[in-house]
Amino acid sequence: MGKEQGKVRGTVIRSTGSWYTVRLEDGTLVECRLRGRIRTHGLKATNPVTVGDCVTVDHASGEGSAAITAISERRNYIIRRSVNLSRVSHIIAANIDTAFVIASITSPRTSTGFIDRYLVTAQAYEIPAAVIFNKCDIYEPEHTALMQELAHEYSRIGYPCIITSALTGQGVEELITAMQGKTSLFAGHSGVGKSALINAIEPGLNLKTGSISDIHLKGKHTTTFAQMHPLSFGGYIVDTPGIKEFGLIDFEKGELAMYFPEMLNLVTECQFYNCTHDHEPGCAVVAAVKRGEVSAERYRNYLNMLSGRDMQSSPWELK
Ligand SMILES: Nc1nc2c(ncn2[C@@H]2O[C@H](COP(=O)(O)OP(=O)(O)OP(=O)(O)O)[C@@H](O)[C@H]2O)c(=O)[nH]1
Ligand SMILES: [Mg+2]
Ligand SMILES: [Zn+2]
Repeated sequence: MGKEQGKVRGTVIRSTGSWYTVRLEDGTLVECRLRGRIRTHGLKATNPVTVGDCVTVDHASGEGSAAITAISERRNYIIRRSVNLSRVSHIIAANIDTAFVIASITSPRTSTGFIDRYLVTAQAYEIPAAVIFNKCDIYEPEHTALMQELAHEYSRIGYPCIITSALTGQGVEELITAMQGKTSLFAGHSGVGKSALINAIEPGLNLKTGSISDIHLKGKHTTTFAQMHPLSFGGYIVDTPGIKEFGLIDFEKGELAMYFPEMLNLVTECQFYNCTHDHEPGCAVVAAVKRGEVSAERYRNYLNMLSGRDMQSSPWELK
């Protein structure tokens, strides 16, 4: 009753498939359906509209029913490939400002291979990425030492690192500062504490953590709805279901090093213009690894990605 006629703009924060929750600029939530044919900008997807989409909502149809009539072009998006439908994808979220990879040194251990694949993927689509080492309250001294080494290395090459504990609150203020006014995405293995950390940031959200979430996700691996939560200090957080592996985008072998910021400036110094930095003589990247300027671990992960050795069954992709 009495709703203003006309069109307003908002952000999609939840999607159930046929209904979409849109948060209007004044903060009110509107349940919408889709109307007409929505332009999807050439992307084949099982869902034409995703969380994070900026949309136009038409209130004019009356009786409280509202419709999404247009989607603004996306700055970026993450998709999950539908395993059985080769070219069709499910878009998890769009318009992300920072893609955080939530890692833990233990319980569960996140490999640097996983972190590096995530960072490469974000790099390929020009989404700023950052690393969070969570659960620091349970680290033994050797875990802490390893974490400090990794945090030093990732910071050195330009990825902000934040050390947190969802349990004690350590690092949470720093994380809030990094997230203020932005749309952040949290991704990482199941159990690293994505939801617990979001609860620490925004206690009112009360997200399910631990085993309940695990069971829920295992039983529903085909419906991977991410949900976006407005943050009281400004911005949004997208919580995603736990992922086993991050798939790499398709890339030419000669291109992969471009997604390693510390290698990017070296590649022009290689003897061969099409050097893959693997076996070729006169390779500037190999020389930098030998000098200790490029981390041997990052280089090993680069080689694994190059050879496809780590390409496990991953349906995930960042774009
Ligand atoms: N000690 C400690 N426990 C934590 C921390 N963060 C999370 N946990 C615990 O780790 C378990 C998993 O946390 P969740 O937040 O559910 O993990 P998640 O990453 O959201 O997992 P999925 O939703 O399955 O992807 C829960 O029992 C949490 O209480 C932390 O910083 N320290
Ligand atoms: Mg969770
Ligand atoms: Zn080279």
